[in-house]
Amino acid sequence: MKKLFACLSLLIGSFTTFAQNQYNIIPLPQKLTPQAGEFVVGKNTAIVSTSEFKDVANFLNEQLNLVTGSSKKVSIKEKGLASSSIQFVKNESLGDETYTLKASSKQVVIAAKTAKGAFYGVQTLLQLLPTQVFSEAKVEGLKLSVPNCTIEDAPRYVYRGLHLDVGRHFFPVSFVKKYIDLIALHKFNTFHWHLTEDQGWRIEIKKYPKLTEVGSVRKQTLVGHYGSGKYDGKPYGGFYTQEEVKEVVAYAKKKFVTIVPEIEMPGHAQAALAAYPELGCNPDKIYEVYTTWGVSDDVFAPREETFTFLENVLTEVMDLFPGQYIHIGGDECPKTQWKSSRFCQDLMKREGLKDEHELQSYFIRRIDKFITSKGRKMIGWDEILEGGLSPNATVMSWRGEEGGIAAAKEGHDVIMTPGSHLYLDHYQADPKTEPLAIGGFLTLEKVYSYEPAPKELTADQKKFILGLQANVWTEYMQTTDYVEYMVFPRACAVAEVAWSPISTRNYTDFTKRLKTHVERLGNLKVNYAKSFLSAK
Ligand code: TNX
Repeated sequence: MKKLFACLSLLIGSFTTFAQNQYNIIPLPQKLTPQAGEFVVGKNTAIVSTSEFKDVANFLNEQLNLVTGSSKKVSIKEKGLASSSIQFVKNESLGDETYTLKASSKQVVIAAKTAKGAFYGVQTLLQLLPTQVFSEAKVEGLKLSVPNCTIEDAPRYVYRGLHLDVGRHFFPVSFVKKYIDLIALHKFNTFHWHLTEDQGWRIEIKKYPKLTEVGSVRKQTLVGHYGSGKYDGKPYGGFYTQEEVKEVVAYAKKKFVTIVPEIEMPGHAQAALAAYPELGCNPDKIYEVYTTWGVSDDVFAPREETFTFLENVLTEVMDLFPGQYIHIGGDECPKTQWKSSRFCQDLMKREGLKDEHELQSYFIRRIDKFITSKGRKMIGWDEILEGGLSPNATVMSWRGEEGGIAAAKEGHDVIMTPGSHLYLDHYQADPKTEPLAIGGFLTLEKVYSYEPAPKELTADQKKFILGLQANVWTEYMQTTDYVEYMVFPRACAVAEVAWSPISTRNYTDFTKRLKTHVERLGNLKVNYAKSFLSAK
């Protein structure tokens, strides 16, 4: 009898271990209670949804149909069926990005207040299924089992972003969509699309066609490091038409991803000046789209014509992007040309500005006023603190956390994106064995250790930290494969820092789950970096 009991508990024990191994979700849900048993999606399983969550239910259904080769349809009903079903139900008492998921042997029930919450429930459900569910074609003999559990989940931060610089290198719409899928998979809710640079203007503006005719093409590209690289001697270009932008915005909406478009000013403007030299400090100069990396001295002059131009550009941008934030750059604006410009010096005198930093602040304040008057919010890199922050600005803190801390103390909203922890253009492993990168050294473990709420802030001030974002600058990333290599799996760590409660943060546990998670990325044909698998 004793022996039988021991045998039985061994069996139950190993079953539980088996089941727990299936809960390899990234980002880790707030609360997950494993239960014995499993739900299996079979031929007779119905997907049932309220009409409000129908699109989300369809999104799940389409993926399941793809891997099973079935042609099942979602049924719209307020209440589920008695037999096997996956149900989507409304729960008014939950938060906007919150969901609960209950998997038991007969049913999986996802409850949410909003479609966005239900969508996050689906992302979790997909991660409870075998990793082959992420395949792009039918998988023969796939058993779609879900280990039983109860999940209550909600994000830690309201802003969870991933950025992509398409100025230094251009990436096609198909890749941007894949990037958005990966953003959604990790429960990020924001895609920061860095659309203009010294090295290329990448968005069609109807009123100023030369921005793309001239500004999107550079004569050649520096391959290798600034200072030691070589020019390839080949023209390089690319831009998104407004139709393409609309397509991407609509695509992102379906994945509950908001796009923050960025139009750089007053610096990082050389490509715009190549198209419209009259907006520069030296209108007689022949500007070219920048062919090297680094920061160009060619910046917008704070003339009335420039403000008119930028307001017209931003008007078209705001028509295309419905999100509340409009990013105006503001970073790395060398003041050399303003210092030697008669016009700038006169303007400073007239406006009572004591130095060029105050002139930068004057520039940004005017733009802030315009964006605010259109009912949107201006966001900028932390240099917009220079010479005094404009009243409605949200700050992206990239040169460490100092800018973010100062802004939060002044009562401004902040997104943390410090280079030390969230710059995915830095090396992730020994540079000797890695492809060329800009420099820096940022391991997966260091990303995972990031804490976005600085000790210097009081509890009330910490409320201004809306969240965090990882940045992907592409000077050295010429291909989409290389972008994927630099971004994954480090973005998985960023996602967990942004979403999961700090109390559950555990790097060993994360890397254990990550081993399963990269199988998903593999099925999605993501060229993730494998170095973390051999790291101790
Ligand atoms: C700084 S971060 C920049 C980018 C570069 C990046 C390289 C920021 C606002 N500006 O223009 O690409 O460093 O790491």
